[in-house]
Parts: sequence; C-alpha cells; structure tokens
Amino acid sequence: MIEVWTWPTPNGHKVHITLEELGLPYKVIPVNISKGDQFKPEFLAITPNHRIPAIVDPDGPGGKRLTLFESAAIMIYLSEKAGGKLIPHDPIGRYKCLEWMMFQMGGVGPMFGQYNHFANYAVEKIPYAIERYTNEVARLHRALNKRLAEATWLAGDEYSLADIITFPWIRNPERRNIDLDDYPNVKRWHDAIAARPAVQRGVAVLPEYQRKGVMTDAEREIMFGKTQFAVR
Ligand SMILES: N[C@@H](CCC(=O)N[C@@H](CS)C(=O)NCC(=O)O)C(=O)O
Repeated sequence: MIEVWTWPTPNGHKVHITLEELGLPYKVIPVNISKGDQFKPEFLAITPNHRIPAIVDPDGPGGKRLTLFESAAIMIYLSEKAGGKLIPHDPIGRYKCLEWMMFQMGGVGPMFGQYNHFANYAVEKIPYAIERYTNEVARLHRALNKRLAEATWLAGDEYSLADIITFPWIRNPERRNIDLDDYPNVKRWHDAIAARPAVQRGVAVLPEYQRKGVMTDAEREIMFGKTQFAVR
C-alpha cells in the first residue's frame, strides 16, 4: 500500500484529496512538523527537503519501490498510476492542467505561504513584507477569478489535478484576510469543490492535528529557526 508521509496542511491535503478522488488505498504516516518529525532520519531517507508531503510506493513502476516528494510530482504519479484519471486526455486540457498546476506550485503556494509567515507567524511585524504578500495574494486571486470566468474548471471543462492542487490554498480564506465574495468565480468554483465527498474526506485526514491556536515559540524555533541547519 502507498505510504503518505504527511500533515494536515494545504500541501498535505492536495495529496489526500487526490488519493480519495482516485480511490487508491493509502496509509497515513503523520510527520508532526511542529514537533520536528521532518528532521528525523526515517523521513530524511525519503526526502532531502524535510517538507511534507512525501510518498513511498512499494509497488512503483516496474514493481520497484518509488519514493517521491513535491506535491505536484506525487499527484501526477498517482494520476498515472490510476490510469490517467484527473488529467484531461485532450491535449489542450492536459497542457492547461499542467499550466495551472505550475501556477499553484510557483505562485499560489509560495506567495500565500510567505503571506502566512509574515502576517500570522512572524513575531516581528514588517509592514513592507506584509504589504508585498497581501498584494500578491490578491493578485493571484484575481488571476484565478479571470480564468474561472472563462472556464468551469482550471483546466477547462473537466475537474482535474489543477483544481485539487489549488483548492486547499483557497479554502479558509479568512486566514489570508480574503473575502471570496470579491472573487465570485473563485467562490463558485470553491463551493463546488468543497461539496465533493472525496474532498471532504481528504481535508479530514489527521483531524486531531489541524492547527487551531497560535504558534508557540518552540514550534517557531523548529520551523523557522536553526534546526534545519543541523540537518545533513
Ligand atoms: N513545494 C512543496 C512544499 C512543501 C511544504 O512547504 N510543506 C510544508 C507544510 S505545508 C512543510 O513540510 N513544512 C515543514 C518545515 O517548514 O519545516 C510541495 O508542494 O510539496
């Protein structure tokens, strides 16, 4: 069975939702990133990047064991393992799917992550940084809203990995001070995805560990302090 080394964050949820949508059996291995599990040797044996998600498929291509990190690579692998579901088969839909997946990986994920860091987690509030990432979050919502004015789903007519990879970063918009009513096409798209049973199962993985309170100093030190420099 596929092992998913993960934690209930947007990047983890992308993979949980993909597995649920594809109906592939999987085993969850929690990596508590607030406690420093991402620096443990057993996790670093799978990924040199000490970030969730990562997977191990003992029955990978050619029957060989495969380890993978980076959520988009994992999602494309899982889709292909399931016979190509969730990536459109028509060439234009396929490239649109890849385009919007890369938009998420290169834009939405990093920019929203930095917004979260400077607006919510950083002790020192730096106005320039907060303004910079607030503007980026709004700009990326505008780009999504424009795309979703011309197409039902990000890849076109079909629900695909492009939607799944983006959705976990759009849900809980209050965390980014965003009102989805300002982006009506994104709201329509968000609500349709949120209603899917597989999505609801995916975002419910490891419910007991969903972040509720503010980050403690110890957690901050693990995630943003010197811990990572000690890892070889
Ligand atoms: N580009 C990576 C990003 C992964 C990532 O940033 N994961 C975060 C949780 S959402 C993490 O593991 N953080 C642990 C840390 O910063 O030490 C992907 O898409 O898989």
